[in-house]
Amino acid sequence: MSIEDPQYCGYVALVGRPNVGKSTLLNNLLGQKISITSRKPQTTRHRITGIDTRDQYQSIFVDTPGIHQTQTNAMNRYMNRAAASTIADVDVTVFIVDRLVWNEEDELVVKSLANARSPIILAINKVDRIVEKNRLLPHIQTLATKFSWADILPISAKNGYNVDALRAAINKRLPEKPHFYDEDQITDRSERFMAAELIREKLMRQCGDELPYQVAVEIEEYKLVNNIVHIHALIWVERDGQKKIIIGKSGEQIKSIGTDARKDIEIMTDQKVMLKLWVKVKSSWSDDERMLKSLGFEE
Ligand SMILES: Nc1nc2c(ncn2[C@@H]2O[C@H](COP(=O)(O)OP(=O)(O)OP(=O)(O)O)[C@@H](O)[C@H]2O)c(=O)[nH]1
Ligand SMILES: [Mg+2]
Repeated sequence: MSIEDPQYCGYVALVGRPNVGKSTLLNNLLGQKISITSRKPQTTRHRITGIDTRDQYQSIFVDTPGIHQTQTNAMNRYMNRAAASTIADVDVTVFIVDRLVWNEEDELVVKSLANARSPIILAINKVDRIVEKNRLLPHIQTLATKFSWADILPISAKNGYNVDALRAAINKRLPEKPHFYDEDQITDRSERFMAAELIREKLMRQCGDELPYQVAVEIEEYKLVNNIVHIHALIWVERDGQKKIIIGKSGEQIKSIGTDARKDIEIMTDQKVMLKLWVKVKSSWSDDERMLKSLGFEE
């Protein structure tokens, strides 16, 4: 690349209802795990930035919490706001849907796109799991009538199918601007934040459907001593029963969560990690504005 080559740079929102594969797509676009994923809806709670710089192009991707209908507590309302305010600010939006499904929650997202000033690309995700492939084309034709999409692309965020085509469709629409971040920067989130997220991912994945969404992770201590990262983390739940599930029979469950999280944090930091976890109960923390603030739920 020579100094005279123009540079293109912009913000790209990844939006959609819960569980359609937004975070999986972010990780695939970056070739690195930045955002946590799980089988359960409402895994992502905060805006997560992932920066992808290739030659002249820099996309600043913003993964968002899934937009959902039920806003039962302050945390849910925060999540919807985080997604909606992102849509208003970006240069390109990728709206993600799941295979051949189109439901009320997808409609809700489309409504929130109405005020967007950016072009909107529709990505039909998880096509690797569509059994009746011949239904895809008519489905695309139906979706084409729902909005004036800039592009429609069937993709698989999991196996990478058409992800490069999506990247090309995005690059084409980035404004001509100097790059905002250094080319080796991949996120604007701290290691401390990412460590808390990785612990929460293991909780979401391992505790299956028994564990409700009212679980949060707070890092109490994060320090490097003699080339070892020492982390103390608190796991907040709302009821004693939830604490029991996380700890498991003779502490086996929490041990396994800790082991899995430690391995991922070691990969992320490229350091040896000592991780200590505690579970604490505080009723209705997810509806407590003060508590949410201290856990980083702030705009
Ligand atoms: N088969 C298949 N599964 C996928 C694909 N993309 C995502 N998934 C799976 O779908 C589930 C949800 O993925 P996430 O990336 O966490 O979805 P999300 O949209 O970020 O969800 P929220 O953060 O909860 O809104 C996970 O189990 C993923 O492995 C895909 O292209 N194919
Ligand atoms: Mg997500």
